[in-house]
Amino acid sequence: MKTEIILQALEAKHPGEKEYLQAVAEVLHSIEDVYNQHPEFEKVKLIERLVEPDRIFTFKVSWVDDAGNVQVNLGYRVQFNNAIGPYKGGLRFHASVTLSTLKFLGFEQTFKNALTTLPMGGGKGGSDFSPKGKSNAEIMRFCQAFTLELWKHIGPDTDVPAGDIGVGGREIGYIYGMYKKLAGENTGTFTGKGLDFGGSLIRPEATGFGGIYFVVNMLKEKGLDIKGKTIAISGFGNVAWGAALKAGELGGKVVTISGPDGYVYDPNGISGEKIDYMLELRDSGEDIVAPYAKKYGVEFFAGKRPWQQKVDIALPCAIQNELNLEDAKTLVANGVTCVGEISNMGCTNEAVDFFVEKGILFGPGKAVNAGGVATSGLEMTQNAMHISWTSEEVDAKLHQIMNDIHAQCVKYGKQPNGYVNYVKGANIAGFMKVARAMVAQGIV
Ligand code: 2IT
Repeated sequence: MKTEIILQALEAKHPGEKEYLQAVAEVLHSIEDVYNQHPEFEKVKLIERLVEPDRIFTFKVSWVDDAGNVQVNLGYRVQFNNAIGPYKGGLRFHASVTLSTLKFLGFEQTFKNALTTLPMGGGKGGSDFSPKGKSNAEIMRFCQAFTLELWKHIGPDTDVPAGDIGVGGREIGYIYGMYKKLAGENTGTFTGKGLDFGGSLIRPEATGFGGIYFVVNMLKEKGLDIKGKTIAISGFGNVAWGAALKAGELGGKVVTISGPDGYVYDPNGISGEKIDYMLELRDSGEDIVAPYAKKYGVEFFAGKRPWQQKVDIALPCAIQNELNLEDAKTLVANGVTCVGEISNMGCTNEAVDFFVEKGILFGPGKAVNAGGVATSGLEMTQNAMHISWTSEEVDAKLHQIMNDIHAQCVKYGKQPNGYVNYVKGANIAGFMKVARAMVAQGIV
């Protein structure tokens, strides 16, 4: 594969799409060797076809705020790749959302979904709408206006959106309500729905729970246990909440959470009612974590990231590129054992390379956080069968899927010296499945 030539051509075609180019570069570099062993891939220009989304919808979202002012946002749905199943992936509502963000997320999602063992292709969507400080009525009107455009492009067997940053159960409820009115069908085109109307138990917890199941597997590879380990978590939303809950249940001690305003360090551990309080923080819509420090009398580090603390395990759970090379050096100097990206592309490529070079157990997002979308896949199955599984049933399936993803990473990522390069493992395992499916289906 002429990796650098392909990357340069892509950059010329999509200048300035930083996150998208970053995600593509990471994958291409790690699959290069394997790709070169498969001339049948090169013959059908597989990489050139794989790096471009199948199609992108962009639309204007006009809505009226509580003061009666007209607001205009941009909406998107990127249908990246459906070689192995319907497009599947979340919607992100955040001021930072650009087409580059959603293309990177859709690209990652394609491989992540392949890893889940379930038949789902990759997609992503969202808007630059910021839910921060918006009233409930404004959120509802925005979701309805957004759906007015989105609904035309999706369906239970074509494209199944879900939540991501800024889109949780409340938003999916409003979006789904409007979707049903427009589409006139009720087969579960979205996942992350409320339990009363087709949602799955454990879906809210799934990304965090799955992340911890994966981390436990990584530690086991080295004969280690999560029990008694100190853990730095970033973020305080749905993903951070699930991870904190499961880490605590298994005997780990979570000492940090963070927001855009800074991070809190709680040496006694974030457990019990403190974890429930994370949900309150989130529901406040303020997008800050400082009130935690005040409520529990612990230290707040304004404008700082939690990676400066000495911990055994670091789990980015917030947003892309939230841990850079400098942070990675600090963590390693402080003796970190394991880093698991529960956010999508939480670490910069330089940080990832550093962890791998230092032989740290490093789990990439597309493997570590795949439990969320995997449980969305289980929600789709329950909807299609018109049944609902118990928490225990869903959790057991999620756990099994995370174990399987870990095994795939080990299979493709174990180096001759015994070190498991999970980045390579996840990228190669995901790529091979998508590539085989594309080759089998011809040039389309
Ligand atoms: O990044 C992700 O995997 C998600 N936001 C969840 C996607 C989904 O379809 O459940």
